[in-house]
Formats: sequence, structure tokens, C-alpha cells
Amino acid sequence: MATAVPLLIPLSQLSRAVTDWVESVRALTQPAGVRWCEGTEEEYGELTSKLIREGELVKLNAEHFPDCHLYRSSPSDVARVEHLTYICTNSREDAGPNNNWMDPKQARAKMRELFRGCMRGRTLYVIPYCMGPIASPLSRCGVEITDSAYVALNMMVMTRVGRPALERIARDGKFVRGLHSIGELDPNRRFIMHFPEELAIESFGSGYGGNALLGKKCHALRIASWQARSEGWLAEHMLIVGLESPEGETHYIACAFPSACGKTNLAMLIPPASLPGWKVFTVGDDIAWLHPGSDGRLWAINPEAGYFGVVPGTNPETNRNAYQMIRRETLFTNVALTADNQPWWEGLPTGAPVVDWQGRPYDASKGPAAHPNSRFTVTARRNPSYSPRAEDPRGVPISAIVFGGRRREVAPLVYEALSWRHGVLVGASVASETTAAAVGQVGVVRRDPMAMQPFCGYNFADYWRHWLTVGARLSRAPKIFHVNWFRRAPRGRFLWPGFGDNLRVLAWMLDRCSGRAGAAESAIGLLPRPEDLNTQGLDLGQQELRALLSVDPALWRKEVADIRTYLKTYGSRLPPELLGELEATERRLG
Ligand code: OXD
Ligand code: MN
Repeated sequence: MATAVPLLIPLSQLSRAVTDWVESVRALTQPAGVRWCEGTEEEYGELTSKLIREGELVKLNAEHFPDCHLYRSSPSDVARVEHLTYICTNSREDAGPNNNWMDPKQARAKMRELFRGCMRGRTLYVIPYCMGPIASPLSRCGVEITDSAYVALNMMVMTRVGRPALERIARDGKFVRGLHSIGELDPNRRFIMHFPEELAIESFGSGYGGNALLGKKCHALRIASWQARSEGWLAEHMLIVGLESPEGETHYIACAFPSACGKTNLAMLIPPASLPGWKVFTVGDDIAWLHPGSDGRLWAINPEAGYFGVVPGTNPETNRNAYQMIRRETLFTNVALTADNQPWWEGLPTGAPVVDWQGRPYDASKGPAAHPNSRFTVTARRNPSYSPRAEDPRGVPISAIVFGGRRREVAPLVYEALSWRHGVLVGASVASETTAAAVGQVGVVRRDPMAMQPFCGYNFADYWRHWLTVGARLSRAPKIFHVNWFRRAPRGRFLWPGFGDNLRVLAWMLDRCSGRAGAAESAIGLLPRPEDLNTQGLDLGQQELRALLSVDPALWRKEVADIRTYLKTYGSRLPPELLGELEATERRLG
């Protein structure tokens, strides 16, 4: 957030296209007032005080959590709603079997009726924002209109809000229009609609981050993935992290894991004491925009400016950086409280909850104290491992792309794809157990290609084709890997320690990128031999290591059959290259 500067031209006069749109939304929604957000610290303080006065925010213990607040959402509004999220393209096939589709005219008419008069008695906030460093040619802008001050606060942390964004919009002549109202927070009158052909989003009836902070999933993934295809780049659900080896060589990697599978932890990884000399720098923890550069490499920016992370499980052991980072200037959503008004969540080694996430006296028989999808919102600048390159307008060059899922069995700890084309199949085949980040059953295995199942704004078949096209333009393409930190022993215990020790696997990858590490061929790709992984200082037996690196042909033949059934649902639009790669895997399995 910037500090206030004297205004020369009022914000509301900087871009005619924005002003006209705001006026048409004002006429439809009939708010009591309109506020153009500057994104300054003063404004953040002012909105926070207003919400405290209105009983919507709780100020937390100022000694232990200075400038931290708690927001409690409606109990029926705690996660993304994939079944109410639509891609509204003129042709149904363009949205694909991976999306809910609605005819854009029908969707617009439906939303118009929901939005009509919905802001009476409320303030309409106009939030001009930039996704990505303001001076980067890779960044893109949008304007969100919302009637939620909580959403406005979150957007000020998660994006670059205010005058520079609006100036850029005036120059670019293009922006994503995001209209949001919490409505009555009625799950039966809740829709998240995307109109990629018009660069527009309409979201009604939810205040939850992924449904309401329109710069995040709606713009930076669903709309941006569509824009990226027409402009020749990729918008991906990936963290970006820089790893500096003891020899001083830094590589950046981009990793796609489904929601709540440890992306924030990996992005802020603390090297274990037994791997001295390594340094880790966070560029982003959730979204990457990847552009082919003129040097044949893939360059990445993080379009976000903050973190909207899952709180439960965060502690000094799992993520020391995040634990430190969220001890001041943090907005918590749906955590529990201790007797002295400190936030509390499952996985904290100290303190005890007395009030649960719904504001009721804590009663263990009623479920967890903090909601499993409770969140922190905090500026990236508070992250002790924030990369000095994160604000670089050119982005960072990517050496490796890593896909992963949460699988008890089948997928080994790590393997390397044989080529970019094979890597696209590996990404397209990602499967993972579902988590609390979305409404629905938790723990069921589903296909989540490139971790984009909830976020790809168009037909996956076209998206995979686009991946193949982008790869063909890269003379120095990143290597592609797959990881599974969640493999279990037959009795259910996790085989791999995870967290900081994941660096051991990443170190092997980087050595593969530099041509220094060995690997063994397998039917599904290249795996480290036990001696290729540094396991020094780990309490890991040879048998466990072998289990982690094993590929069971019988299980994999079944997996390949499953993948084929899944890919075939994309019909004739499916790039034949993917089936070709799948057949080659099948032949290797014998
Ligand atoms: C998120 C998600 O909030 O993926 O990042 O659900
Ligand atoms: Mn995410």
C-alpha cells in the first residue's frame, strides 16, 4: 500500500471507460454512496475502523498480534463454490467439459435481476487494481466494484490498488470488469459468472475470498488463462520460488499443486539444518503468469501482492516464515480466539481456544475450533523470505515446472518427464484428493490437470494444445517434474517427512537441470536412484526410500486406463499428441 499523495486529477476522472461503467453499475445497484479506492494505508485504517465500529471486525490482542483483525464470515460461506461457478462463452464447447457453462445472454439477464437495487443503503467501492508489478509489460489491470468493505480491504493487500492502476488502464485502454455484491449471502442466490470473451466477471451472494476477491481466481486464472491463450502466454495455479545452492547458483521453479496441498509452505520453505548453505526466496505462493521470452526461456511474474493462505497447520515447524509473517498487520478470517483475544487454530503448539470460528464458546464436540479453510490475508512484503526479484518487471526465468497431487499411493515421490510433450501429459493427468478449499466432500481422488480444474477459463483440450504450442516456442524450455509428498505406508503413515525436507527433492531437480544428477529410467519417466537423493540426517530407512521411489506396473496400468477414460471425455478436440504419449507410457509398462 502506498502512502497518500496530494491528488491532481480525481480518480473518478482518470478513465472515461471506467467512469461510464461505474455509472451504469450505480444506476443498476442503487448504492447509498460511491467510494473510489486509493489503496493507501490511511484508507485501509479508515475502513478497518468502520468495520470494527459496525461489529464486523474484531481487533486482536495488540501486544502479541499488533494491527491484526478477525473477520467471521457467514457459516455457509467459507469456501469456493465450484458448482455455482460458470464460464459463459458463446459456444458451449469453448468452455469445455471441465466447466459449468451458461449462455452469456441468459447469464447476464439472471445476474442483472440479482444486482438490481442490491446495494441500497450500502457503499459501492470502486477498486482499480493491477495484477503484477505496475511497470511490467506482463501485468494486466482490472477494476472490481463491490459492496463489501471486507473485500475492499483484502483487495488492497492482495493486489496493487489505486491511482497507478487507473493510470495504466487509461493508457492500456483495456481492463477486466469485475462486479461483486454479497447480496444476502444466500447460498441459493449465489453465482460466480465469467464472460471471458468480454473480459468480465459477475459474482453475487458470497464474500469468501476465492468467490469475491475478483483479482485472484476469477481474473488472474479464469479470465487470464483465456487472455493468455490469445496472447501466447500461460496463466497458471503455481507458486514461484527461487533456490540458491551453497555454490551460489540460483534457479527459479514454478509448482502447480491443487488447493491446500502445501503451496504456501513450499514457497516459503526453510532449509533443514542438515542442508547448510541453501537459501530460499519466495516470488509467489499461488499464481504464476508465464511468458516465453526472446531468449527462448519461460519468464514468470506473480500477479499478486499478498497471500491469502490457509491458517490451520501453520506453526514454527511447518512454516516458520508464515508463522512470523502473520503476527502483525494480518487480516484473519474464521479462526478461533483464546481467552486473551489471540487468534488460534488447529496445529498451534501453544494457547487454547475459548471461542470458535463462529463466535460460539468452544466445544470440541462441535468440530474444529478454527474452520479448516480459515485464512490469513497479509502483504507479501511481510514475508521474511520475499524475493528481491519479486517486483522485477521482467519476471524471473523458470528452470523447472513441477506438478503434484495428494495421493496415498500410485505416484512416486518424484519423477521427471521425458520431454515437454510428455510433461504436458503428466500435467494433464494430475490427480489429487480434494481438500476443504472448495465446498464438497474432502479426501476423494479427482483429476485436477495442472491443478487448474477449478480455474481454467476454457476447454481443457484447447488449453493442453496451447501448452504444446507454447512449449514449441521455447528453445530453452524448463524441465517438467511430478511430485507426491503425500505417499503413505500400508498402515497410513506418511512415508516422506515433507516441509523443509522437500528441498532434498528440489535439489535433485536442479541438479538434473544443470546436468549434474543421475536418474533411472522407468515406464513413467526418470526417477532418482536412492543414491541420487541426499537423505543425510533423515530418519528414513532404505525400504521406505525404495517404496517412495517405486513404480508398481499393475497400479500404473490401471492408472493409464483411468487417464485414457478421462482424456477421452474431451472428444475430438483432444490433442492427439497426448494420446500418443499415453500409448508410449503403456508400451513401456509392457
Ligand atoms: C486458494 C485456492 O485459495 O486454491 O488459493 O483455493
Ligand atoms: Mn490456490
